[in-house]
Amino acid sequence: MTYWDQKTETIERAALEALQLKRLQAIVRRVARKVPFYQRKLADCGVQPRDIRSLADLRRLPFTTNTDLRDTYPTGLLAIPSEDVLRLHTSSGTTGKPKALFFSRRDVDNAAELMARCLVMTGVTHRDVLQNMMTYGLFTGALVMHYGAEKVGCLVIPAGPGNSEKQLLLMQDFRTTVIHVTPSYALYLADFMEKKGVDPRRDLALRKAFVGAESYTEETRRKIEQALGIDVYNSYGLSEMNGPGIAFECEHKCGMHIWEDNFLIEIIDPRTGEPLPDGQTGELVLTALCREAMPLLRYRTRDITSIIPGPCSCGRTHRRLHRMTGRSDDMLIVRGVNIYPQQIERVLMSLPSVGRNYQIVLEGLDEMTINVELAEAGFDGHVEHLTRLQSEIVDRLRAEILTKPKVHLVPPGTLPVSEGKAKRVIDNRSL
Ligand code: DLL
Repeated sequence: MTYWDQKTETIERAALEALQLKRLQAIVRRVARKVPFYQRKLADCGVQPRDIRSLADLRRLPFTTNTDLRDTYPTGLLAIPSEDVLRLHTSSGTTGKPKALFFSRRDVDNAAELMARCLVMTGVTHRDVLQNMMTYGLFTGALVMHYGAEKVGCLVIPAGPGNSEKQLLLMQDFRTTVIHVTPSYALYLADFMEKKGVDPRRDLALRKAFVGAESYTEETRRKIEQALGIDVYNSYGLSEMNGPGIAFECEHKCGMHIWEDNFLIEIIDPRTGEPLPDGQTGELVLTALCREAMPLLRYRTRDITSIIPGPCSCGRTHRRLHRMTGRSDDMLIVRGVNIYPQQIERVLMSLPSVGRNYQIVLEGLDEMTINVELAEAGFDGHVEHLTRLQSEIVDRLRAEILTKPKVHLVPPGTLPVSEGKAKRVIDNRSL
């Protein structure tokens, strides 16, 4: 087993908790001095920095929300002088003002350091060639991975997303061993290779993919692994907390270790805000213990997950997060039924005749149509022959989501592909 930072990654829980408390106290003192927004919030809760005497006192602190970030845009949460800011990223979300995320020099270095831990945890070494297919720019996805992989000493190819012809050429010419990619683009790339007659096992040197930035199911992981003949590791992160590299799977691929020396984790009931014990599913709340430019207290990620109880056989003592089952705000209510898009994905991706892309369209009063791309293999050019498959999909979906959707089968490669995060749900309802 190799580690990037063995001492920190395998730290005893008691020592870890002592370190967390020290860092929590320091961060609360700092925001109370430097950030008027937190001065007000702490005063509203009647909490002073000296009241934080144990980790349990975390719960006395106020939550920070998405709306707080937008309301204080652009610099209202900055905790260092603006001349000490080294980098700006933004996260656009779907509506309204963007969120501005600032990094100091220490934040940039630290994000790369955590990323390096993640890479080495999956067996990456300086001999690997990493083709980074995330979007370079205001999005954190590409740059944070880029600096982390350089720290490990990999050859990093800053390919960015899209232009699959070029991606393939780069993979062939430079013997790429690892790709960093969104699940939707990984599926698209697998299709593209199939069409081009490229067999990744025979023609490429690919071994691993780091897949994240959007939610996906175990079925999708398996589909990517089988199509490309590689290991897929789940990677979770959010721009408010560095970007990628905060929670990542180890070689055992059974949950994502989250770096608890840097982040305090809580799982709460999203409706009441009450904490839930390990093993129970709820909303992930994160407190950044080391972020300098813009530390956030108890940030409500809206991501739904649970903490996997028990130790991991890799020897790391940092707890693991279960694969995200969606976001509290991407739950759809269709004819009164609560549906997560992941439930639909799970059904579709488990069927071999279904291809790698789908789209959920909501229209009219409350009509749900699911456009499903067919797999290339076995498709004879006629969707109208496939009524049996169509009813099978409808039946399986009805059993999973408890409402009957319309299913529309479409030929392989005909649904739109996005270069960044996939847009799976189109909600045109008039309600
Ligand atoms: O997506 C950071 C990132 C880049 C993570 C590359 C992993 C790889 P944001 O654009 O701020 O940052 O979006 C963060 O994306 O709150 C989740 O809802 C979702 N998300 C990210 N990774 C995963 C994942 C980046 N592995 C938001 N599984 C988060 C499920 C994910 N959802």
